[in-house]
Amino acid sequence: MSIPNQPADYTPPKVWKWNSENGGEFANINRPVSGALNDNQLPVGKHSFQLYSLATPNGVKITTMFEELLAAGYAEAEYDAHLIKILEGEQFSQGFVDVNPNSKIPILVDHSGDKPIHIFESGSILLHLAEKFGAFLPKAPAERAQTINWLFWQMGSAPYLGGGFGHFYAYAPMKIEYCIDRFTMEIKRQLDVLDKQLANNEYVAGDEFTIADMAIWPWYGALVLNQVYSAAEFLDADSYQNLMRWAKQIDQRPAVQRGKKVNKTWGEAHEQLLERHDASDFELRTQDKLVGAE
Ligand SMILES: N[C@@H](CCC(=O)N[C@@H](CS)C(=O)NCC(=O)O)C(=O)O
Repeated sequence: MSIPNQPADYTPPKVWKWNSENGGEFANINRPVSGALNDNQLPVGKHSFQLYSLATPNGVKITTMFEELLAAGYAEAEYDAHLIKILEGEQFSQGFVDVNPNSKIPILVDHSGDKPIHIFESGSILLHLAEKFGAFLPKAPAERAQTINWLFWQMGSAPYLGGGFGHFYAYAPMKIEYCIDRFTMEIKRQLDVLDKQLANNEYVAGDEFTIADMAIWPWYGALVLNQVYSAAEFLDADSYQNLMRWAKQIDQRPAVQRGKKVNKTWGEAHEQLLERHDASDFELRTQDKLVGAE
């Protein structure tokens, strides 16, 4: 069977060249090279933990962790969450690149010790905070290993969801059946993996709510609850009953509800807390309170 290329006259050249006008969503921030584009430095607030982020699923993992730590009584987990507008290229400032040469949110600077600690990659940030506070990471070796297994499972699996399925189903400038089929197959396999794991476990890594749940929920929980990509019906999300039970359970946690609002620049005004510098900001500084008051 011969199927035309897309576009039909396309064959890959001998050496690939950057076409910055490929028309896809995010084409304006994607580049084939790394590094800073300007000398801007990062702002620093008053707390020990300085987070630079946006409320994408990778960002929500960390704001959820901070809000869960605070809810659990770890008062030293107070944090400043600065907004990084990735569509405007703010991840390419010198200050950002000094912390994360990979120029992706979220990044954290921990000022609680003698010298600042730079942390990037959401899994690394979750582990750093879990170890620092001795929370949301079981101490018993078998349970700890399970938690870290599922944390790393998320880090390896979610790019197929975001960069693969989500990109071709929701963002690509045209619908390409081959790409959508390929990534839908893989995502449904991943949903089945989670569904089977959650058939016998209340939380992903066992009986305890851990950083594995915090990492997996913003992608896979939000997906089946139709909060990302509007793909729940397409993926027949209701058929993953155990996953759906867990997704709803996590979504109801007050700390998760707060975490989802931080550094959010879209959706309902009362769900958008552009920057979080104090616990009272959830009451006083969401966009519904600020717009009109100024
Ligand atoms: N594996 C990374 C992925 C981070 C990531 O992909 N961040 C995206 C937003 S969700 C980003 O900053 N994109 C900006 C860009 O690609 O320039 C993590 O988990 O921290």
